Amino acid sequence: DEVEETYIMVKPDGVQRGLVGEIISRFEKKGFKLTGLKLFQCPKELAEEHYKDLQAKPFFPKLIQYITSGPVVCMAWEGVGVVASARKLIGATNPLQAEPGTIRGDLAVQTGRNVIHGSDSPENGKREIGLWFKEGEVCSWAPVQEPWLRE
Ligand code: DAT
Ligand code: MG
Repeated sequence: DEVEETYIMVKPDGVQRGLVGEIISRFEKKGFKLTGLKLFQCPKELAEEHYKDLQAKPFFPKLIQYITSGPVVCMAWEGVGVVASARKLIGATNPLQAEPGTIRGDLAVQTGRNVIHGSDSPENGKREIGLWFKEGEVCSWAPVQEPWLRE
């Protein structure tokens, strides 16, 4: 079992709707380690780089408009299996298809306002944390709860 990093981001709708605390809380309670956190107004160029794999999609311009429409909350989380587990906590891309109990299943209704981003692979986790955080903004630390989370 490998320690991984994932990039999690509360999108502008989540910030506007006051869901930041609730969302951070779900990852904290699960037992993952927060290593980076900031409120940030994303420039267009960064949004385009982050979503570059979707450049050819018809919804790309609207997606960039949405992500840059207000501040986002950028987070880096660390843990064994954190990438896939975070995707499960987040739920399906379309919130109407997301299971109840997931963040999108509980808190959103439309793909274009789906509240949160999570990296889809450990490689993209590293890539996205590098994209959104500067040197020194990600902290390495040892939570005291560690021995109570894992044998
Ligand atoms: P996810 O965010 O679940 O990883 P993705 O990487 O396929 O999903 O797409 C990134 C975002 O783009 C997604 O959160 C919302 C938007 N998006 C994806 N598919 C869409 C579609 N068919 N119509 C409108 N927006 C879409
Ligand atoms: Mg994705």
